[in-house]
Amino acid sequence: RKEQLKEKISPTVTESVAATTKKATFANFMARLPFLVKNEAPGPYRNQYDPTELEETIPKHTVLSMNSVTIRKPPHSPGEAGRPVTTKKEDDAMVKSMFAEASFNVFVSNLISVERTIPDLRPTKCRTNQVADDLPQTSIIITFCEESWSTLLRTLHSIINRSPPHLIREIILVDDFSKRVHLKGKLDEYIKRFPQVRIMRTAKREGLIRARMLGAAAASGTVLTFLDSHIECNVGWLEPLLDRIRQNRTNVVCPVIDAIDDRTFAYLEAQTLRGGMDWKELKFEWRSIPSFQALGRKDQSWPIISPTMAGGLFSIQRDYFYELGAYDPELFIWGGENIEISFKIWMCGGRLEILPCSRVGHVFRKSQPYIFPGGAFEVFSHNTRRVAEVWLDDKYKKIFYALMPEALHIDYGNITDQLEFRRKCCPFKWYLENIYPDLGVPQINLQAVGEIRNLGQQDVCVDTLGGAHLGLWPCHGQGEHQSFSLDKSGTLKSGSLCVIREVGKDGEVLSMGLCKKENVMKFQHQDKELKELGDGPHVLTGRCLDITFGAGAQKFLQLNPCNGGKFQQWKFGLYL
Ligand code: UD2
Ligand code: MN
Repeated sequence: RKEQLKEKISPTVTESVAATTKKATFANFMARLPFLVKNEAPGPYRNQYDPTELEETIPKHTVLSMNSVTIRKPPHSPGEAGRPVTTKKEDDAMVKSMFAEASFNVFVSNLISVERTIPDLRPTKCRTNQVADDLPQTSIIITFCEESWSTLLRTLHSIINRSPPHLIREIILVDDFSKRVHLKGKLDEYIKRFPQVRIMRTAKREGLIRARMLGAAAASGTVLTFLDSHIECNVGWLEPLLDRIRQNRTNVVCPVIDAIDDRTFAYLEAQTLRGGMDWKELKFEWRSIPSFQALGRKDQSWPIISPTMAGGLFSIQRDYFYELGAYDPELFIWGGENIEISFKIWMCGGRLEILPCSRVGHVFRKSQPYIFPGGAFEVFSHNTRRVAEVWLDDKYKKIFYALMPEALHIDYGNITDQLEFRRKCCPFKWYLENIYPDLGVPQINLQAVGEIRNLGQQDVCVDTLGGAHLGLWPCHGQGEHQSFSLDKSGTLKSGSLCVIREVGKDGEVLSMGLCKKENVMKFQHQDKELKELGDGPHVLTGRCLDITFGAGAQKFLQLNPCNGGKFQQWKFGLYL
């Protein structure tokens, strides 16, 4: 039977190995984590805490006339058991205007009890798994900016009702400079009923990363658990997280994040996935579990080793958080910190997992309802650029820039301290080979990207001039019309357009046009020159990109016979 089974399994194994990389078998994968504990099932087991029992014994907090937020008993109130809530046609206008407040359906959220029931979606085995009775206590840190009232309260009630009280040291709310009035006195008043909840307020908008660090600094639990402000903790969510950290203090653990629908507030089961990333924006993405890894799990309740985390929901031992240097404090507002901490955990000796027995619902939304001071793209690029500069080693950093040359023009500040910390950790190549062997490294067909600066004239760059002819302009370092890429075949592009040669009544001009084979220009970039390539491979015409001086201070970009002069020398922003 064993033989039969082997036969049954092996085709899948070979297939998955071929599909990912030769080295990527589970045994290999595990063997290459020398400093890490083996992937044991949670245990030893004592004192199982029965969440259903607790659900019944915990007194419900009665909320009186807190505006639209009400506590009603199931099954008669809307959204009970995590069911979707629909609204009447006549409420459409209200629904729409309230949606804009939070980028999710606030109208519907307000109809649902802050203590609604939700389906227990854990794999069956989780209900009988036990945890140790000496679990460490956790501080829970929730930062929020302009959060809506009912979702914030549902977050709190779900934590308190579905966690063993003795495991929660405190719940720290960090109000990140919200303007909305309900988040001021009314909230202070409301939380008086919860002795374990306190609130801190930032003196200016800090962004979620720094706000979390402020919360963490004030926390005294052995473990820190970070949560978003529009979530619902499911039954038994906390114990598996704490148990895994108890087994090894360098385990950093995330719950499975179920989805709360942004329109109907239905509580929806998430697939069992792990965290990945894309190269272009260094953004977190959900990815399926490769079969070489899936095979190593004994049952569905087993931890899932994850290359990255989504960011919002995780537990980490407090001292270990600081040993990892916490977050880079120069990451602003939103974004990048999830990839940063994921890299740090793996590359500096920790382990990152998703625990299927721990489930928390989160309202996933398509946009953010708050302002990004300085612009969303700028803030996000500033953050990801810091992460790339610190954690991606040379070759990999260049891949990121090749895919996102716009980021080259975003200021990312000083990273000396971060680089100093990073010296203790493994190279990015190690992470790729051992933790994320199936990510793959994109093949980049580019030689250089960024501005094209003239070396004979100070601060003169090639510029598309916004669509007319290709010309020259003072270098401004902002990208846009001065952002180019040169591929390995010699095609020079800006955005999706190519540099082309046109012959009109004023003679020959260079301009930007569709990348059609017959008019695209090709260059050989050699000895700082941009030499024109003729028809056929490697045929040089003898002309080079040059500055021609007209009457007065006028300068033109033209092709002239190559003469080795300074005005024919150019430097790209970044060579790949
Ligand atoms: C996802 C993560 C989030 C974070 C972010 C990337 C989940 C479920 N969420 O965000 O935790 O990793 O990706 O940075 O994995 N907030 C502030 N100050 C701000 C902005 C936001 O306190 O300036 C709060 C906000 O109220 C919320 C949390 O930070 O509680 C995350 O923000 P979000 O919910 O708008 O973003 P989300 O879920 O897309
Ligand atoms: Mn969120």
